[in-house]
Amino acid sequence: MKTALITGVTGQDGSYLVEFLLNKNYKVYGVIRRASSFNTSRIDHIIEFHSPEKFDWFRGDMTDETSLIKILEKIQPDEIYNLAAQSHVQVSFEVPVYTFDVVATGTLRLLEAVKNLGLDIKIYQASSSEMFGSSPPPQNEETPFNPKSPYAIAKVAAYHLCVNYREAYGMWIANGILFNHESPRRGETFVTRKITRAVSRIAFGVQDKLVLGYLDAKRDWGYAPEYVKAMWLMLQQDEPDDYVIATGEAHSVRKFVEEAFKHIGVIIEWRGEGIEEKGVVAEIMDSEFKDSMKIKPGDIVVEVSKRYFRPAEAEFLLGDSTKARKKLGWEPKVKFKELVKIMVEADIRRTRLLLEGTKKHNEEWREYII
Ligand code: NDP
Ligand code: GDR
Repeated sequence: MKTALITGVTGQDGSYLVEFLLNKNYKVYGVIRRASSFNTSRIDHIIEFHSPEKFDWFRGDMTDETSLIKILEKIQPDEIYNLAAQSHVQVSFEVPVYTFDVVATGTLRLLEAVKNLGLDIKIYQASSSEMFGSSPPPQNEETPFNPKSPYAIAKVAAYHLCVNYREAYGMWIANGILFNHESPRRGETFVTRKITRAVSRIAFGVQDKLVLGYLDAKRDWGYAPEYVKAMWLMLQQDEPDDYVIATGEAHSVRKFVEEAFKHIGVIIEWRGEGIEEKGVVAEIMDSEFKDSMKIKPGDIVVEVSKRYFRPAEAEFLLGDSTKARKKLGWEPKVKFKELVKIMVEADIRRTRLLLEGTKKHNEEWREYII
């Protein structure tokens, strides 16, 4: 039985990767950092339904090398998937030093620990399409990096550290340069999930508008469960290498908004320019949500605010994953429209359950609620 260690196990990708590796009969360990509230909601079902012989976890932090050394000494895994990161690009402008410490120096701490302990481990490094920044699309493994944020610069540093440790010390390290990948488990502050969550709440009349930043950024959005398979495939190769993982299709944030709202029968007409831009409801089609929605034709459902603009932006990211398709046999199946559908439908289910649960809770606990 192979053993894998996942840093960032409580994140979107970490949770799908645990499921994937358990299905491949791995013994999986995760690193969970301390937070002031519960941060395991994405893996609670795994902890509940698998014994510690299949899935277990340790408290640790990428900013604390002693925790990483202790974990590695104890479990000596066959594979490490380094997914831990302060992964929000806009937040990286607000907390740049912390972002750099976790993403770049954190990766260095991990590499040093593996090297100094003399462990023979295959390492996956979560590199990012953000590293390409302003390089014109399509981007592949040969495209120069032109990072546009502290996050992206930290990922470039981590990438180069991995290549350097591979060349200098012969360590087995693969960089997966993954383009944006999304799912119903995506964090609520990333744009896709922010949109699909808002659409579901507007459908049930508990939110009346969505406030966004730059609408013309283009991204190559794929489906996260398919991307964790690519991570695993990279580590099953004889030689370590770097691979771009993407769908090869890019759309603007504006297009994502339009596509998502269509699912609840709302057609948006854009008015205004840039920061003044407003999305006006031009038409409400017949849909099961027609009566629950509080919005009506002419209402502004999307507003653009300076608050969500970044000091610098990666305008157009579109991946060319020919190498991964040829060498790994990896192929994405879920494309843009299906991805939007999966995410909107999941958020509608979740919002419906939450509302029903809140109603029931309030009925049952009426006398205790103040
Ligand atoms: P998430 O933000 O969902 O998850 C990040 C994970 O890192 C969480 O488990 C988080 O813990 C953990 N983490 C944050 N800070 C620390 C720390 N100091 N020490 C230990 N753990 C920490 O990211 P994704 O799952 O979306 O992405 C996984 C990786 O892939 C990240 O490195 C990201 O930068 C990279 N990536 C993601 C892409 C995407 O489109 N999703 C594309 C390309 C690269 P907690 O739950 O407590 O916050
Ligand atoms: P990104 O994802 O920065 O590509 O990084 P995000 O979803 O945050 O932004 C995508 C694009 O949408 C624009 N945008 C907004 N973004 C957010 N979050 N909120 C808004 O209100 C909003 N309005 C417009 C952004 O400006 C941007 O152009 C993600 C992360 O998962 C990284 O960790 C990962 O490395 C890259 O994808 C690949």
